[in-house]
Amino acid sequence: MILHDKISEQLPAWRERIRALSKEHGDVVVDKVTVGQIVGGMRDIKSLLTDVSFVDPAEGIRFRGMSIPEVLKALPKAKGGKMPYVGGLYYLLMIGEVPTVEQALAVEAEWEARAEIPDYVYKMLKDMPKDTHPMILFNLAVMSLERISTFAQKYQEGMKKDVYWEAALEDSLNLTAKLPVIAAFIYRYKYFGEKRKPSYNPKLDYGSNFARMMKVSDKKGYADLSRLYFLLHSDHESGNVSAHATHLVGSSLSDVYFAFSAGLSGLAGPLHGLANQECLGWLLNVHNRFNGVPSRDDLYKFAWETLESGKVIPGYGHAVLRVPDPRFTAQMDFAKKRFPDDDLVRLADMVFDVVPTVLKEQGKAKNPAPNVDAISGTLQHYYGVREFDFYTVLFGVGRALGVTANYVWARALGMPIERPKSMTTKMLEDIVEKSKTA
Ligand code: CMX
Repeated sequence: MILHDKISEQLPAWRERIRALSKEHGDVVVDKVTVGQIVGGMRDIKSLLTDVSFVDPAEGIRFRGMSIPEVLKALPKAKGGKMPYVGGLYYLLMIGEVPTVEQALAVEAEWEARAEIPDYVYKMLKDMPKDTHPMILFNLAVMSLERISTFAQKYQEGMKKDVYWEAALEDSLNLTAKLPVIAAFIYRYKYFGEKRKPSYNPKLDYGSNFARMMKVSDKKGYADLSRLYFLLHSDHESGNVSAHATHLVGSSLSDVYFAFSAGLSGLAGPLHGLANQECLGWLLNVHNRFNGVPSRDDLYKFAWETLESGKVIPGYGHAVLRVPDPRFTAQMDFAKKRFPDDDLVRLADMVFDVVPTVLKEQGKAKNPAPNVDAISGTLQHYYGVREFDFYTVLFGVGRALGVTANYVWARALGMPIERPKSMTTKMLEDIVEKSKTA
């Protein structure tokens, strides 16, 4: 299998690099930690290791060293579309090289062979109360698949540490293959009462299959939007909540189903994956209030009203980034090329013009620029996916690609269980006192 063979080839050199860092240079100091960082959510402490992606505050995400425009240009494009095969992205995240069309299609073929969902999963989802949140349904489906984990089974049988990654890869391929099918089923079942299982068409790629199973739109382009959406949401280095939660749980040698389930639980929070629906809600509020796209002046006043009522303007600001998020730019380009006259796209563009000024005038946000969520809901809305609470599930399908690539490499490189040290408030106060007399 293509990913297995490529990782096998690369593994000895990577293991040697990690061994040298740990055994020969383990005492080299990388960062200092301040009291503010300990009280403030460990912000910016350099303490995680990943080669899958890196967020440069002045530039945005790089997947395996490549910026989003570079990735979009370099990866092989899906048949009949303008966006890359999701299988090609997964290859890039896992292997660190741009795949050929054949290599991208080999990953797509792996997914096609693994997309079947056992009947009991559908039954369980249908048995849940009707008002269950789609993220709970999604997460339950992931957990319920744990019984097919190769890692869990082989671990019980005494699997050796140096082949953990093989079982992790097997699980990761099975999981990522099934997620779009589960997501589409939840969408059709929850909002349209459809009980039929979605079927994965072997002639189509991951993105087209998802669009077909979702049955959302007769407008052209939802398959391409899905490919782009999954690509942009796949990874954002390792410190964000969903990536870190997956990594942390995986470090205890929980299999990928348990680990990703933890990541999904984190993604469900309003400061993380839920922000995209809040952002679209804010845009729709503006649209309703002014019966369409307002004037710049009206928008300016509305933005100030939001701030003065003590709320944040969703879709703006970022913990790490200090420039407009290139994930925002890529989606805005997509919308402007395909449906520039859509009211919400015009509005989102005007917000991009006005809100950074307002945030700068307010002077609080360290980054007044848009993040990924400022536009992603608008694109889904255009294609008819208007059930806001489903948006985080879409994010989850994409995020699985990045976090499972990290999970496989963490097992391959023998990453140990995570165990940072905690302190008491008194201890911190004592350190502060001591620093005054030093
Ligand atoms: N609107 C109003 N105020 C904002 C703001 C915004 N969009 N962004 C930041 N601020 C405020 C913060 O609330 C904070 O105020 P207080 O000092 O009163 O607490 C101050 O500016 C400083 O915050 P910061 O250091 O610039 O930002 P943080 O790292 O603390 O928070 C984030 C980052 C994303 C949570 C914040 O910018 C925010 O709440 N944005 C709106 C929600 C949003 O778009 N979330 C999606 C994040 C996308 C992602 O995770 O990828």
